[in-house]
Amino acid sequence: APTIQRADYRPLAWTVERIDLHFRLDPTATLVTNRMVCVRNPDAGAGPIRLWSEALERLSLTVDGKAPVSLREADGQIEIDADGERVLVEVLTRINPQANTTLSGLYQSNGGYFTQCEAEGFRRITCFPDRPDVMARYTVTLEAERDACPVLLSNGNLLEQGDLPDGWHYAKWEDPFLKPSYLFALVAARLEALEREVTTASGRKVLLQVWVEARDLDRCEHAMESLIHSMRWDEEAFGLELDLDRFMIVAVSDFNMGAMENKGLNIFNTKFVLAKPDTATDIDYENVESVVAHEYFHNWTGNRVTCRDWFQLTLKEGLTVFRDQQFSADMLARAAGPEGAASARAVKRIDDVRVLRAAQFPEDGGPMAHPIRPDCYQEINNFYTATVYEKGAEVIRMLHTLLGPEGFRNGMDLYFSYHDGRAVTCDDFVEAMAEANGRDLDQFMHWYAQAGTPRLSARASWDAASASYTLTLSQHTPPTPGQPDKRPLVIPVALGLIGPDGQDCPLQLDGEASPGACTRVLTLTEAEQTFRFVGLTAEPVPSLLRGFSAPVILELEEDDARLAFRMANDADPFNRWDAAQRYSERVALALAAGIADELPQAYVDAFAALLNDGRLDPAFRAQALALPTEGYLLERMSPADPVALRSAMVVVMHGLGQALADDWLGVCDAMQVSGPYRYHPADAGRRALTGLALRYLCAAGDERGLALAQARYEGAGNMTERFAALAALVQSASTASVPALEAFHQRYHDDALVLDKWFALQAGAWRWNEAAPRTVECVRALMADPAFSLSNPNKVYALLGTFFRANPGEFHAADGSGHVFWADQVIALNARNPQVAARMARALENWRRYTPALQASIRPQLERVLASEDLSPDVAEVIGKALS
Ligand code: B3K
Ligand code: ZN
Repeated sequence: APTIQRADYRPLAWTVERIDLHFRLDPTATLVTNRMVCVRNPDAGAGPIRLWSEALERLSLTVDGKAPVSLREADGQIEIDADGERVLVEVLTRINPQANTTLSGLYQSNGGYFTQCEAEGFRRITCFPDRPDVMARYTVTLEAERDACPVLLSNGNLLEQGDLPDGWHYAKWEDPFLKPSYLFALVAARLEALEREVTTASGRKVLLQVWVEARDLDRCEHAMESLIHSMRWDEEAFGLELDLDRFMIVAVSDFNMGAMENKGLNIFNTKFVLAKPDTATDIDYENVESVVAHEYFHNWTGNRVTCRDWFQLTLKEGLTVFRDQQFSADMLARAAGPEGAASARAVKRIDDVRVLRAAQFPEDGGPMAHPIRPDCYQEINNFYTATVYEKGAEVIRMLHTLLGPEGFRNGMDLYFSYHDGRAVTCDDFVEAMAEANGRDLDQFMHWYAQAGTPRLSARASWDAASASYTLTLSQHTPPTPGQPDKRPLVIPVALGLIGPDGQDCPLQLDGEASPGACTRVLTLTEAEQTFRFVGLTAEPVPSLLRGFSAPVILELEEDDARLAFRMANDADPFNRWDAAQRYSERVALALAAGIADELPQAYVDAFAALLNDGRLDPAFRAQALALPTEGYLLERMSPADPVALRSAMVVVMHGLGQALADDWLGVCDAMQVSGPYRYHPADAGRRALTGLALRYLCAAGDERGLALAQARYEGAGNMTERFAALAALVQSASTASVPALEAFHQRYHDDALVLDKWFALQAGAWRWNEAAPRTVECVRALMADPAFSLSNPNKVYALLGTFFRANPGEFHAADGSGHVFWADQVIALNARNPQVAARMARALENWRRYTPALQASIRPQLERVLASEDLSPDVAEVIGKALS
């Protein structure tokens, strides 16, 4: 596939002012009539009308009612020469929603019709200048059989609806706002809605709806509450109000990703809408809240102001992830009350950083590494990445840190005042931030241009005579594909200095009149800079990058004693957690390398101290006592050896479980939650800590722990407790997991979302028992389960995705069986759904980091996929880059 370059962006000669769409919905032969008013673009030179078209059967195309004088067509693009300033282009296409297994464009799910147009799905519905810089007014008429599809929805406001002959009916919708084609949506299905009327800050009444299948109506309350909380938060935090009279969320079970922010008609994967205590865990509740918020926040950051071209994707995604992170942190802090707010925020920050380290750091160190604003791509769908989203959010967070909350808000206000209703670039965003704050952010823009995770290192020296502490910070970003040399970045480094008594020291830089706060942000702009602190009484221990103030890897020499000291004393809860992570990393990697064969006592003691510190919030303890992910640890291991790492992780889990068994049992007792289930962070924290305790106990094979897990499984009153107990049993050598898994399947055999958990649990299971079959065999067997389907993305992600991505110890089994299986599945998926296939394909992109034996096993499989027939551009790009 050709490579698209950011530098090649040119405005189109013709854009669209208005479009009137008419759908006659039929499973195999849907007719789409598109009447659009095309106008010359005053910002562009002369040229033809350009339309994109993919998988369309075009029945007719006219310009002002006549056949076009000159029409050229190649590679999915149509060029039409036209005279004058404005013409009416009319296109009639026929499409087959039932045969559309890509889930991009118009497709069917459970007898209903749904669309997904971002990034380039609209061209699979009709011929159109399918680029985000073409913003038009839409009216949409839907016609369908009333029995099959009683509900007909599209963007904006309902203008009229009524009956048609032969049992058909219609609805006509109008979106009053300009929008790019990727935000178009329609839904025609048998659904019911939970409704709520609310009043916006300015006093307008708006109708909120959550549309689901009738049997799921009892699982919508939480999504609705989350939507209302999101609306309130955006009003309060950013002065941004809902701009439509109605806002709809629709749940669909076949969906490629989490959800989609179509104007006024958000379409969601059921996974991020449906929740009730018996089927959803605390984490599911949390995810529903944050995805509902994310899509809602897009209404301003993405829809009202959108992206000029797809290279600017982080403009809307990085910013919207940052906004949803802040929202969730505020919600948690509010629930925790003033005493617990700081810890609650830290727990959220830890979650976010865990994702960044496990998913984005490996991406940034591999063949797909790209800046948050990429320079080129072959297939844009491959660039909805952890880099664009999560690192993008970190870049916005750094702006927030550097400018302060008020400065950031002023920048947002200015951004909207300049760009509302327009399609703009990341430069436009940062320029608004700079102008609102009178700051020069030119150097900051390197964050948008450079790939790779920067390394931050620190050297320190203590001068007892002058009681001064000198800290030298330096930065370095390793080369990435196509970017051999990197320039220094602007890195905000939040730091504290901890005295020998464990208390933070007030900070005073040389030359300052008096000591100030205990945490401050130093801004590193050079390759190396030195900071001298005075007025100290003894040599301090530095606590760097508090709250993870920049998305970098901190390279700091710290011995075990210092890590234990910071685990016990660091006043910054994030860094306290991070010290525990670093200590675990060191211990696990030493075990994996064969340098050690048991846990150091000091490590166990440091964990015990955290575990038994009753002053610490249970949610925080659950974070601090959870081990780093294998994905992150493999990134820190060279060469990466997943099987050796897995053995090490077993030793750590087993060791901590056994050595602290009484403490873990005590936790299970003390953390019991009484009363009916409610989704509340205080209860969730207690459940999380209990779940972790059961996992350690079961991993250690502790008889009391296994019995307790079984009892808790049987007696559980909600999914969080039931699933945690089941997971603990599965992560053990005990045979009790077999009947428990069966009972679980029995109970939920017709609940698709719960079965996803059941599949994922087995795909992610470690092999605790040498006699047990390899996980690849279990996964193969589970594919034959009637509930499994390669056509449903949730099933693929649950079973295959979990095995490929979250179970490296089994996936990379030395016999290579996992790799052969991987290639088989990628090839099978490629034929159905290229986006899903490409996601699975990415599981092996970092193969060159593995041991020579594993590389030898993986390479032929990569080559087999590359050589397979009809390879989609999506998969071809991933494999091509992996092999290059
Ligand atoms: N904007 C969508 C993602 C679309 C992905 C297309 N391959 C969801 C979101 O980020 O909110
Ligand atoms: Zn988004």
